[in-house]
Amino acid sequence: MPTELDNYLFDLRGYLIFENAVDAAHLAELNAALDRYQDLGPQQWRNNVHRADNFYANGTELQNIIEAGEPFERLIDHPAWIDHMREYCGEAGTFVDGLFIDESFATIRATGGFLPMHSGGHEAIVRTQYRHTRGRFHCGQVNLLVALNDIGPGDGATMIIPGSHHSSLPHPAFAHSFMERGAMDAVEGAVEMHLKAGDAMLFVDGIAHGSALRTNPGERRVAIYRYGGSWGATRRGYAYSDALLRRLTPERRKILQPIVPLRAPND
Ligand SMILES: O=C(O)CCC(=O)C(=O)O
Repeated sequence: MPTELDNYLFDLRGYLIFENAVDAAHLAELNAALDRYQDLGPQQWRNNVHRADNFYANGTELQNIIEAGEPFERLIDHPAWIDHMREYCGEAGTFVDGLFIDESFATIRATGGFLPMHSGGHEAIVRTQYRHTRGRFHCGQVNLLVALNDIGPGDGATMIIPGSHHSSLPHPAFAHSFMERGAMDAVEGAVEMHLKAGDAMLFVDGIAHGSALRTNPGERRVAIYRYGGSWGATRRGYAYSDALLRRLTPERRKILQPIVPLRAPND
């Protein structure tokens, strides 16, 4: 369960870091599973995993990575963060109690790669909002990023403006369009999130975030799962395959399909 300090720091900063959340054996399995998809070309599919690069400089993006094998399924309700997710965005204790993963993807970022700053409290978007009211968290979307290799200076780390989920004003850097904004390195107030392989970072999507420019050789590998309330819909329209839903434990299935479609008999 989240501690009082976790809750305080999540409220204050908008993110938490869990060190050594994923053990070395699991990490090796995740990387091996990812290796099997690295040859996918743009817009190609395999086993319901889709290579769909989202922004020209971001890197290779493998959408619906949850379908890339059992090691990725184990992340759905990982004990290092699942109770935090239930409390922060699972509407725990209400009639819509429950989680839903609306997007899962892996990003492989090579030299020259980056993601411009986006989001922030000033947008006031309900889907990604930070909200704590009457003793409970009711965030719209909380992300979980697992570092699949070490992420340090020059590696194209995620950058965040701590506390910006509370901000009513846009950072002046938002005056430039997303495509013109460049990497986040020069954004005043933004900090790089350096992680060791196996560390996990939880952050509310309504915080201003993006990434630094990768200047080092090699690649940065992360998996990102976005959690929200049980009533959500997948962000980009990916449908979880019947094979995946069938083989999951009931607890995991409920997070990918909290509301089972109800059809008239013989339909
Ligand atoms: O790739 C990154 O480091 C940032 C990811 C991100 O911006 C997001 O999950 O919305």
